[in-house]
Amino acid sequence: MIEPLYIKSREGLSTGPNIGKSRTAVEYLARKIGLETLRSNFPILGISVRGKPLVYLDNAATTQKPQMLIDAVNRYYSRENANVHRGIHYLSEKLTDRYEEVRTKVRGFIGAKVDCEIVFTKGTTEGINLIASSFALPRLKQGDEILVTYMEHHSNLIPWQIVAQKSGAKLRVLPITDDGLLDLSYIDEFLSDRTKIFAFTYVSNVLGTINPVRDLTKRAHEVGAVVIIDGAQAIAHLPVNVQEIDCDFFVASGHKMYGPTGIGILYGKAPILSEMEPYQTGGSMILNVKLDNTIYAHIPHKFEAGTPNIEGVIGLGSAIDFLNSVGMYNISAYEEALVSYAYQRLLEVPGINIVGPFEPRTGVLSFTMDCAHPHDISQILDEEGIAIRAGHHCAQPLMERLGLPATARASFAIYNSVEEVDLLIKALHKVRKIFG
Ligand code: C6P
Repeated sequence: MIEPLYIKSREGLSTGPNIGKSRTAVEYLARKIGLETLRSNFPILGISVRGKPLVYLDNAATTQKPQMLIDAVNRYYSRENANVHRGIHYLSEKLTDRYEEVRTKVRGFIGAKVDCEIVFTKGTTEGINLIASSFALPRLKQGDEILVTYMEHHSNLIPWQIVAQKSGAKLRVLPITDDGLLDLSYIDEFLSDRTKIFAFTYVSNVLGTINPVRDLTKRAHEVGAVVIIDGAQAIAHLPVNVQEIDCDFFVASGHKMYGPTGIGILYGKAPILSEMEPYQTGGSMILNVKLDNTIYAHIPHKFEAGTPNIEGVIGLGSAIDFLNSVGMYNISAYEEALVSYAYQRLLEVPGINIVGPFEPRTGVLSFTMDCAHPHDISQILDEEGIAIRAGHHCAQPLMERLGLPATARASFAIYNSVEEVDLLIKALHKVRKIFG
């Protein structure tokens, strides 16, 4: 049993004796997950940037890729390449089996009931657009309401603005508290029998806030709303079980879970997916085509028109193997300890303001400094080989709500170490020296 790492209040977070304890705990968990070996599986972590060893803290934008994925994609192009769901030759049949095996792997990984509930997309953005076009648009009408929250990424806002404009439905936005939590005191006001869709993020890409997805889903279902969860920032950091959450849709991106870019996951409950119109049409999504009529394929293939991103699917399979080899509970425990250490160490830097709650949170740590613009912070850190993101993080309405033009954001993944947090803090002191 690991001792509690920190005092659970903002006031209690000081640079007191807890720091030492929490560092020891991170180091203990690092040994448990075999951090050194794990890091050696990511070749890019061994490179130097501007003459300094790379410290990659931009994992919310995209994660780095393990060697097993690079090898699998290499092998696919070297020895296995064909098209899927088309040929009746050896390569095509073998590859089709592998492609479908990855679907099964994804189903297991997110706890879906059946494989046909998993649709491969380009990523989170495409997943939400698919749901907006094929599910929401044909069903919504004037008088209906779509509910999103103030902490949504543009990907989970703009598609709903368009659905609202085209259907006459009203788009409503659930407020957040000053601490960066959803303000649930408004939930009864915003969720009603007019609410047809409640689309919200599992984890905020700016605040790091983990939303109470199960409770929100339950509340939404009580008024008959369909629940769409943006899982982009959760999928690689928390164990996800869509059946336990009971959401109707769940979307995520491969590249944020150690997988390739251009591949994503859309989960939808089978009866709902079956009733939906296709998103795109063409090859592969049909059972029978006549000149004047087409019978569509069953789910999930109805939603996978054209030659898919086979390389992406193969890589995604390896990424899930990697995540399973570490274990999602180990990942969330390690990252929780690491981010709590990072949070406390950040508070040591004079003039720093951390945006978002102390808990419940993941390893997305946004902050501002009174002496420097986030872009300047990012630039000084870059000179030290430290990659973070600075800007509005594709969440402009949230930034407006926070009264900030931008934040600096360090975001953590399973391969980050306590030493990298220390380097971040050292570099922030340098920012202070230059601009302070
Ligand atoms: N956020 C970030 O740096 P795509 O681009 O489709 O893979 O993911 C879009 C997306 C949707 N929802 C959330 C919560 C996200 O964080 C993102 C991507 C990146 O924060 C790039 S803007």
